[in-house]
Amino acid sequence: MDRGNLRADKLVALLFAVDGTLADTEEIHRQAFNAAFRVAGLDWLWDRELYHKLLTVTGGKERIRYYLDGFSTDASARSVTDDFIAELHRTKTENYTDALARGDVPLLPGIERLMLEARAQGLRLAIVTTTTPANVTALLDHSFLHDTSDWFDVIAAGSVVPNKKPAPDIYHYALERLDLAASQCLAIEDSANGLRSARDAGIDALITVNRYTEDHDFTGAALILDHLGEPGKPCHVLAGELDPGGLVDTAFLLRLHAHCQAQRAHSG
Ligand code: XBP
Repeated sequence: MDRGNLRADKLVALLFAVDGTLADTEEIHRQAFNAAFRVAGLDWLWDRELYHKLLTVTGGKERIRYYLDGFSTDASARSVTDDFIAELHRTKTENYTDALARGDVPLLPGIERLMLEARAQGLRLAIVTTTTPANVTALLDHSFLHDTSDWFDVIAAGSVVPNKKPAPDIYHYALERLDLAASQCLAIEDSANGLRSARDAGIDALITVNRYTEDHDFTGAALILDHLGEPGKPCHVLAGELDPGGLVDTAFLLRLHAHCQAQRAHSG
């Protein structure tokens, strides 16, 4: 359904990215990659500095290829096949989901509180991520305190679309599945790639940063915060006109969304 020209100003759904947005998982990803390389007998080692650069590319298999093409000193790197990368990535996913199953990856401040409240207020929720579906399941099963099995109308993850973030495909896919217009949604993202993906699908985005993304260019973001805030742990505005006063709640998101809609209407 083409809803591109529909003016629908009411906020209906919140669309959450995963890695670095729901939980600080990029370190777990990095360690899972390195463990997969070790098991395969490779001497590749991704330290934090290198991983920061590799995060330019979303998707684990794509990230390994990006490393081989631009960063590896291994002479045979170019001849590595897609099948070999896929096998390495399978091991990486096992390592990652095993780490989450150990249960020591907490959600970031405000995530579960906001989701609970938003659902109680009648907002719909979706997950929109480039990560592998099994990784999302592991996070939902092991890091949330509540049973989330009926929380998300859509879980859009991984390779269900041809082009991962920063392409808008995964957001287009989620909108189609939700049967909503972009103007009825707000994205919660943590990276420049995620922001571009959401914005190019016509969806405004609130950004929460982390150690891997705090230096990103977030031009066009609705608001940039350090996190969503919890009682006793207020969030701080890093850039933007509206201030949630220490805690992002549904009432604030309705206000932020209306503000973004008004700005879009103003700029034509
Ligand atoms: C997702 C990511 C992913 C993972 C890798 O971010 O950063 O690329 O690092 O996942 P977001 P796979 O949730 O913001 O879209 O290894 O499973 O591909």
